Amino acid sequence: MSDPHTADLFAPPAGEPQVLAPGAVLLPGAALDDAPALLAAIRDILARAPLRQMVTRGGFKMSVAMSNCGALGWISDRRGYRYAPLDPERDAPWPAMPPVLQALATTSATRAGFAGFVPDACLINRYAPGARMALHQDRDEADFDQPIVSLSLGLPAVFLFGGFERGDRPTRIPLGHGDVLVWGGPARLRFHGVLPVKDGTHPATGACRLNLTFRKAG
Ligand code: MD3
Ligand code: FE
Repeated sequence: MSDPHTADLFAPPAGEPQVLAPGAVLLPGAALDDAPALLAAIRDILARAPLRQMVTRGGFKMSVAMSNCGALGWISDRRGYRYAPLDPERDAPWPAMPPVLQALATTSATRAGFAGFVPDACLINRYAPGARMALHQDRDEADFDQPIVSLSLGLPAVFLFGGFERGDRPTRIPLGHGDVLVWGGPARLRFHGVLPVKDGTHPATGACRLNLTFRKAG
């Protein structure tokens, strides 16, 4: 196996899974090999369902620009947060979830111990430099027994991994291009967020970070 000609045929994609906390598994670089195909699929989705900065229930424009693919998409407006089958900007269904995205989510969930995960929603978050996400819980999905798979592409970011109460001091986890995180079981309702993304450019995405979250929302 140390023969350089054969070693990579048997190696897992990039790093070994790292258990951050019960139910929270980091798969370092798990999406590196597929990144070009994933980015091509994302570009196609965004050409049909453009990124937009949604408004919170409180009326503030989010710094992160968002879109979705899959049967359901996460939306926010003055009425609150929810999943919807139609893109409100276009009054049309969200683009279907491309097989390359669905497969990454299902394979990653299986590697993290959540076999049989079939997402029906994929939220696409684009962070320009300075964009951030405040500490929150993901509570808009129907079944908290279903995990969430997240994929990071492009510029690095510091992910805040909190506890079960808003005031719990979060751990800082650096995330880079191609990293995949799976959150399920006891980690599913932990508070989490993202520090402001630093200025920079990445060869794969230019001056932004992309994060995709795959969920079984309905
Ligand atoms: C931990 N997105 O879209 S993904 C979100 O990087 C969101 O764009 C962040 O939080 C981003 O809701 C973080 C990682 C993530 C997603 C869901 C979680 C971490 C989680 C649910 C429970 C615990
Ligand atoms: Fe979240």
